[in-house]
Amino acid sequence: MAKTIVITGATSGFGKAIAERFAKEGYTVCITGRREERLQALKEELEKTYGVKVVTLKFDVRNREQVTAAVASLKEQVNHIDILVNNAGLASGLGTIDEGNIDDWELMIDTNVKGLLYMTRQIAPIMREQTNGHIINIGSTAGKSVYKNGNVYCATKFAVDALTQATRIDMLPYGIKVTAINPGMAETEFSLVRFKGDEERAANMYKGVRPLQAEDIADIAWYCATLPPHVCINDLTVTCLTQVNSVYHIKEAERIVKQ
Ligand code: NDP
Ligand code: 8X3
Repeated sequence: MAKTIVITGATSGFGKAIAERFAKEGYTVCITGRREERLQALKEELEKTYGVKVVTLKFDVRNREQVTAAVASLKEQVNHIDILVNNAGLASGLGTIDEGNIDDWELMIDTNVKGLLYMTRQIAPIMREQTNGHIINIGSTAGKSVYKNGNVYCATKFAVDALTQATRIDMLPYGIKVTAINPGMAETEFSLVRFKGDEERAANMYKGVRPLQAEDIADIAWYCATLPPHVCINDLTVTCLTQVNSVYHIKEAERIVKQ
């Protein structure tokens, strides 16, 4: 029987690439997000290309009732959940703590922290009952070291780091793997969302660098998910070649290359 993966935020970026990667390998894929048309388009594409079962669930991870109802509906459609990828998330704005936009702060905290908690709270008992499963949380280099004006976004990703460690401890007796994947700068819709649709500012973020691509993260998720049963990656940080962490990065042109 095909294994099942549930991915939050599969309408774009990492989530979409992870859905494609696991569908290609024959998984039943449950894709979630708020943009219905994108969910439907991806479902059609994956079913047609890979002949796998695709379940779509349209909900907002910030809404507790919607999360509960979505997972209840999923339980009717699949009889086992092998992997949950808590990926849905965003940065909204950049600003100092004394002048930051409080609506942005609430949006990031509600999505990145509370949304991840709501999903985990619904799926973890299912995995506990199964006595197997794998929870993969998408953190960030921003959850390892803070950067200027990143305050609240960084705090949400530090929270993801703490919650991943805590979930690993809580799920330890049940044979459930828990992994944090912490990417550095990656070219998705992330910056477009952070800068509220300002395409030029978003594109500027990646000028002169060769950032990670969504497919790189999908390959890493596949690697983490396919290790032998006794092996669990707890914490994995990945950046492009020219980035060390949230603070230290250079442009491609600054890289010393032997002529
Ligand atoms: P994208 O903007 O491309 O994708 C974000 C996804 O999250 C979308 O599918 C979006 O779906 C979903 N999402 C956002 N808010 C909600 C919500 N309230 N309810 C349900 N789904 C939601 O960005 P990325 O792929 O880059 O981001 C994915 C994750 O990776 C995030 O957690 C981000 O913080 C993290 N990350 C990104 C990095 C980067 O540089 N790109 C680096 C490190 C971590 P929809 O709008 O349809 O709801
Ligand atoms: C996304 C990477 O550096 O923009 O988490 O915060 S960064």
